[in-house]
Amino acid sequence: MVDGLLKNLGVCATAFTGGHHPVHTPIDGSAIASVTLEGKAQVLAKIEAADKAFQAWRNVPAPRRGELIRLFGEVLREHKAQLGELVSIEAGKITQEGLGEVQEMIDICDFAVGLSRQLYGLTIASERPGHHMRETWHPLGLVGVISAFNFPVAVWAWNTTLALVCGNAVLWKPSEKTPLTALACQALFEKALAKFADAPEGLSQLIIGDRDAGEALVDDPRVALISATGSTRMGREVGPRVAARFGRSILELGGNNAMILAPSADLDLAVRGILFSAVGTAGQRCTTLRRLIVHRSVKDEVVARVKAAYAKVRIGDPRQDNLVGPLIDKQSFDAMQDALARARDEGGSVFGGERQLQEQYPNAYYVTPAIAEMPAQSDVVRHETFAPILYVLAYDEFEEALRLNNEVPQGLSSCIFTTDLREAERFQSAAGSDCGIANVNIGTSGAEIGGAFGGEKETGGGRESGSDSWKAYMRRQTNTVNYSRELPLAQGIVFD
Ligand code: UN1
Repeated sequence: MVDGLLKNLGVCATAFTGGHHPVHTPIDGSAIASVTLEGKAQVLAKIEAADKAFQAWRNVPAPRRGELIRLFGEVLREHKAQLGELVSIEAGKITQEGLGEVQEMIDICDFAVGLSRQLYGLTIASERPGHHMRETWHPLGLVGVISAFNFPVAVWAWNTTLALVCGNAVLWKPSEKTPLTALACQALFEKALAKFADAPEGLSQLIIGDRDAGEALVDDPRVALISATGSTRMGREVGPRVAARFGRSILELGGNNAMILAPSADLDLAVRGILFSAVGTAGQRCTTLRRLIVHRSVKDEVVARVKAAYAKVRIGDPRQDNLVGPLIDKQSFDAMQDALARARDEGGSVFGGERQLQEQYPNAYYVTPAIAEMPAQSDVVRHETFAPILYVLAYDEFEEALRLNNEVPQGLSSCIFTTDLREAERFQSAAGSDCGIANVNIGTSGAEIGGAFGGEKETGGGRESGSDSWKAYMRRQTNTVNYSRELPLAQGIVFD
């Protein structure tokens, strides 16, 4: 299924055949390739090579570093369709979303190229005569990227393009579920390197490995920054380990994203927003809409309309004309069924969630998206299940809706559908949504790369992608220069 595709993307056959770790496609559950997992010794060797690459790369002028990313963006444009198809095969995303993910890589390349001429620092007024102060941003060092199966290529690109224009070297450990898209990205990056001609060896390396490899990366003091995307459980392990060695981390962990649907909302827009955010990527985005907090006066109508929309959703092979592809694996299907059973136990009434196409694909896990009307924000609602389950809660007063939005452990994305300006502004105010993303009349998912992406509380606090997220990949230096013939001390101290 993937041999020709991988070859066209520039991946050498030995990288995906004859290994001991099988790679499955969620489309039909079959094994499509096998890779070799690397152990601690290989990781340490790669860290050493990355360290050497960093020593050289940090001295390359930033706009020249940007040129490498410009070339990479061109390579990605040429291979967008192929890489998008591979994302569909390996992660199970529908074609549109596979292509969208590659577009997100191209977008961040463009952003990073511009950024390479804008790594601006401040000049600061000194309190001392004949002095000036400034801030300089220097390359940080080695950046370790740990990514998840659901955005197997874009999240790496967010981190790597910024890290490289900032003058760092990168080591990437992708999910064990999606090594093929990672091999393809590495091969495409190498095409850009070949055009660039003089980048140091080992500037951006791939580590195909399991937990041991991840631990070696996380624990190594030479890796200045670990940027990890995945579950809160993973973040609870990675965060403290990196902190224990005073490393830096960017954590992008679980989300439990809500929409407040107010009585004044444009319901046509809201239903479309719900559909894309709750059902897109089969509910496997960290930004997926998981909770609908709807005003009691419109609840029945909205639920009926969402159910009608769900009934029309085409489920099946993501490469064909469908809207919902498979869940990543059986474990994910089981977790979804457990959550639905818990929702029933907690007094919910569940619609959908059944397995589909079982006869055609006995080893793949397709489901109808589920809606669970809940009497309260009970335990199961407060927990992130990485599957298409939309919990529905009714509210009477706006403040109650806001409280429900915030009363979960996670804090990634949120949105409100309203035409009431006061509600919209209150939602985005200091006392409004406590999430990293708070949208108005747009769903919770599908963010553009231009904004900083990430969230609060158990989401981990990290920010990636646009705005000034680049600062996390650099080391800030404060410089005070005395150009006078005196040595005045700060705070007016006299020391003689
Ligand atoms: C993720 O699921 O880890 O906002 C990232 C979105 C995408 C990125 C999701 N741009 O839904």
